[in-house]
Amino acid sequence: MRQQHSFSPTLREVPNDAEVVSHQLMLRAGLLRQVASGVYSYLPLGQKVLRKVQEIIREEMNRAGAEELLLPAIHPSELWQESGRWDVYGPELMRLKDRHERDFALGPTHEEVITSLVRDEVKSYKRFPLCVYQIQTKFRDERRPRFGVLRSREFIMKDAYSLHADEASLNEVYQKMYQAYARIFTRCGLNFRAVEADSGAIGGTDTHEFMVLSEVGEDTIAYSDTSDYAANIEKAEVVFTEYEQLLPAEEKPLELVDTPGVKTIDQLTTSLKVDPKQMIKTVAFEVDGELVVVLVRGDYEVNDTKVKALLKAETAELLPEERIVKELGSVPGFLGPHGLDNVKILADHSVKGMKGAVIGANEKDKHYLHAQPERDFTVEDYYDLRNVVEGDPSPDGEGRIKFAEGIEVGHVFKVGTKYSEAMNATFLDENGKEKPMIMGCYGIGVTRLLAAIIEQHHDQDGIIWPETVAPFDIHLITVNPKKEEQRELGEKLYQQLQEQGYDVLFDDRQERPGVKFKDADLMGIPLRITVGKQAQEGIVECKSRKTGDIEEISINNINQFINQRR
Ligand code: 9G3
Repeated sequence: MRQQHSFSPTLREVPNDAEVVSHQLMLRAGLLRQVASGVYSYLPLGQKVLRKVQEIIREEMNRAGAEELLLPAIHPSELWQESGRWDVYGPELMRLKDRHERDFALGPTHEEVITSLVRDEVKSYKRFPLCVYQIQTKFRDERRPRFGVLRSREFIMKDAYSLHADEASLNEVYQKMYQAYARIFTRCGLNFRAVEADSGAIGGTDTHEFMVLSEVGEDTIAYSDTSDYAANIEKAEVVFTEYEQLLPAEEKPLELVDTPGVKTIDQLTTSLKVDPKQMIKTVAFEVDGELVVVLVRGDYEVNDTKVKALLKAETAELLPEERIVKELGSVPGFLGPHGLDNVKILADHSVKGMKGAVIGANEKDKHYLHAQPERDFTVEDYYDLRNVVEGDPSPDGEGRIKFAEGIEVGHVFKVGTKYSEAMNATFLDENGKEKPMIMGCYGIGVTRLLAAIIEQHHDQDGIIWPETVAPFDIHLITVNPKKEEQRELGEKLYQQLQEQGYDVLFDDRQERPGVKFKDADLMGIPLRITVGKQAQEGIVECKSRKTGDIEEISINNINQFINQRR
């Protein structure tokens, strides 16, 4: 492709509204332009990488025995009503009406669609297992799209669904998908970890996320410093040990104290000179529509995913402040368990047996001292509801927990019968007995992969594409096309390299050399061939974008040189 005619507008300046490197470089290298918050156009360079990534995904999914199909992006609301998710999902589910005023959803995922499709077509156990996938645009109206395509509102996902007559078959396909994912991310040049993850409301048992290690990752991985245990912090279990009692032994009656304007744990620590370990944090949630209050020791955080999983709910949102006032009769920042009736109160193990704790008094500017469970408030029971912290014992009994940040690029689930039961997708087993199908589902964030690859492959001058996904094989540059010998050699090489099957981006522009080299560094094509002063002698300069090595090569040896570096 001649760069002169390529729609690849590069930017000299770092866009100030791009916070992470991958977003900055995708804009500066001309891969991407924003249309609206969380909505992007992929320019030719970006589309070329997308296609290469998708080809790798297709090869590995096909090798794993899955077959590609294509499902619709607009879903009739009836399907989401059958699964019960139409009313559970809030504004994140993008909805529209057609010309007949009928309700539709823009698909954020396709469990409902695939379940209804297979339900209509498959009746006998003999037809299983089925494993189909699509590479398709998804819509999720994120509250806060950020970090470019790492969290966008329209994105491309590869989503696969497997259907089975029994668990054993699901386990087999799950393993095949797991291995296919490992090959895909390896071929994309990524340093990744598979971690145990929360199966969320879609239920099921096993689920793993594939995380690309990066400090811009929004996910926190809790891993053992001595074993291979690794889990998303949303899931990482807390090994329950007796919590050391920091508190005074003797019991004292509740004491109401004035704490004007003291709302946070830190402010409380300062004003009351009390360690957070001597406080109880009270957090109110709406869990699938139901009010739930969760208690945790002051130095820990409530894990809303564990709350959701415990209550087998689809959603768990923090209760807005006005509802803390209206429905709990309390005051935001002063919420506490004493005197909170008509609401379910769950507690993390860390609260069990506390004595002399500080709690909110459900009145403005007031707290209680010396509170303790059972005497001053009743909890339904004690559960693992807090985030694990660094230094906690690893749940596998080996070593201590440490944290790393990761970008979730893949997620594999054993869903089970959640959708087939809700949508009556049954089959006849070998005894003619009607049973619900068993499902597995497997997602890869394709557009997110581009950003993850850049996060792991860049330097201060720009992107360094792994050869497997680079938009071109060779960046050919003629330093000064006005010099006939350079122009001629450049043209000759352009034709010759393309005839040899290389994908070449040819910079034959009437631009200053510095501009050409800066653009080439930004775009990150693995091999740069420069036609310059030694064109007369048939010598060109070959530079590896990855290592920076530069070699002067005669054009007679150019093919041998290129082949040997692969
Ligand atoms: C929704 C909305 C957002 C969602 C979902 C549904 C995430 C939803 C989980 C999954 C599970 C798997 C198949 C591919 C792999 C992931 N965000 N999830 O179900 F309505 Cl608005 O998508 N689906």
